[in-house]
Order: sequence, then structure tokens, then C-alpha cells
Amino acid sequence: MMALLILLAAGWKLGGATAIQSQMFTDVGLDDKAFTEDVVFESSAISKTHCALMCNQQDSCMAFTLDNKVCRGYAAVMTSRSNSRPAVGARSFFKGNNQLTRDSKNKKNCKEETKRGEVTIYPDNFTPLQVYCDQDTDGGGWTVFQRRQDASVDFFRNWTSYQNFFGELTGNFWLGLDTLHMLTSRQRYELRVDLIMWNGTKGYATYRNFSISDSSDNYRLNFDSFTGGNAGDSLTFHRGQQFSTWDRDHDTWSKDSCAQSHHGAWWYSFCGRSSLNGEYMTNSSDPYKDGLWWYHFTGWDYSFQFTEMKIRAV
Ligand SMILES: [Ca+2]
Repeated sequence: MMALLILLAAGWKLGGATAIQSQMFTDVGLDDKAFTEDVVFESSAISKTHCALMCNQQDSCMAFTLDNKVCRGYAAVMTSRSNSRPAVGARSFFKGNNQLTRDSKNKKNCKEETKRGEVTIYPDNFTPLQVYCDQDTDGGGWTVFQRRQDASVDFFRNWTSYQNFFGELTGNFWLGLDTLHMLTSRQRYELRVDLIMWNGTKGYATYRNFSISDSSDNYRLNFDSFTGGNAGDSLTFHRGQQFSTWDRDHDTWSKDSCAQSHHGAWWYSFCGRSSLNGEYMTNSSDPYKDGLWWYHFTGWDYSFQFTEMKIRAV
């Protein structure tokens, strides 16, 4: 109780001189804005100004929410690694530094960005998003949203996990269904799937006008058409299907859960011609279709050494 009183007193004392400082923050309004789990602090606050002050006092605090006098400071905002959300009805404020203000120099996607690897893009020209840009494949400009290269990251995960980012951007990862929907609903994208066999043979497939619907439609897979690639078309079978995980069965196979039977998470129908989020195998053998398979390239019982899925703005 004493600590709270001291804190409140400090807030009042500083309150008189905070008008300028609080304007360093941009009000982004009522929100369901996702934050990372990097909560810098949580404390009671008597006002927005008080909360802004506490955030300002810490270099690592980039944003805050004030909800029913509970002030939370966050180290980052709206990244693909979001695992938590502030309380519904909380207002969000972003620190008004260069990274978080509208800037014509901000790159909206990996096609505008020229750097390769891990970079920050600004899909709405305002909100930073950490992604991995592939600038080497077919002229570059690709935002990678899935990579498998070894067994170090478990991909047999639940619905909530697939809605969000998991893994490491420089290794095995999934960017997250919410982010995929956000990106593909802002502008038109093409899709590319890259596959590498255990003997080094490479395959790919491309699709025109790829998009993912939102959570209310269970992230349905949409695209216009297969546009080529030596791996063949093992995705058109899945077009128009909703996403399924082991705990959320949205496939069209009434007897069973394809995500469970194939140890994966995909836009299963009854069940599939491809599945790239399955179990990472230590060799190509995959007799029960549990692994990373793309039927039209290597048949039913082959699991790849490497996969990447990526999108490029058109
Ligand atoms: Ca089913």
C-alpha cells in the first residue's frame, strides 16, 4: 500500500510537467492491437499522462495501454511474434519516434525493401512487422511465411499457435495466420512454394492472387490459379478449404481429423495432395504421410529436406 501511495504521489508530482512528454505518444485508439509478451511493466496509473510518464522513463518501453487504471508498458508493438493482447477496450499509445511514425521511407513489403534476411517492414506504413525477406529467388521481393529445414522446432501445434508466429525467422518458423490474412488483405500477392529433396533436387510451384481469409472464416485458402513450377500443382486441391489443426477440424473428411491423421496443420479437404507443416523427417521416407509432402512432385511417401512458402506483392 505504501508503495502504491509513493507511486501515485510521484505521478502527481510529475503530472504538472508532463503535457509535452505525453505528446510524444500517438493515440492509436480503441483496439485489439496485438502486442508481444514483452511487458516492461504493469502498474496502477491515475491518468493517461501518468501512464505515458512511466513508459517514457524506460527506454525499452515503446507503447502502453491504459485500461481501468491499469497501465501496461510494452517493449514492442504489433509484431508477428504477438502472443498476447491488451484488454479489450484498452487504448493504445505508441511512442512517437522514427520507427513508429508514418514515413514515406517505410517499406510496406519485401518487394519495396531491398535488404535481405530479417528486416522490419511497415505493411500500413506505420506499424512495424519483423519478417524474413528472400531477395534471391526469382528476382527477390519475397516475404517468407514458412520454413522447414530441420527438426528443431515442433510444428504439431494447436490452433492458437498457428494463428501466431512461432519458431525463429532465420530457421524453422511459421509467420502466423493472422499476419498472413493482414498482409494478403492489404494488397495482391503471388505465392511461391520452394521444395528441396534430400539429394538436392529443387522444385517450386507458383500461384496467382493468393490470400487468406480472417479468423471468422478459419483462414480459408484463396488463389486464382497455378501459374507454373516443376513441382507441379498440389495446392489447387486445397483451394477454398479452411485451415485445420489437431484441435480444430475444418476439413471435409467427416470420419476423421486430417490434421490428426497426417500429423499436420493445413487447408485439408479429404484430406490432401500436399502438407508442409507435418513432422520433420530425418530422411525422405514417409510411408504414412506424416511428413512434408507434395504429391505431384515426389508422390505420397516422400518427405522433403527443406521447404519454404513465400509471398510477393504484385
Ligand atoms: Ca474431419
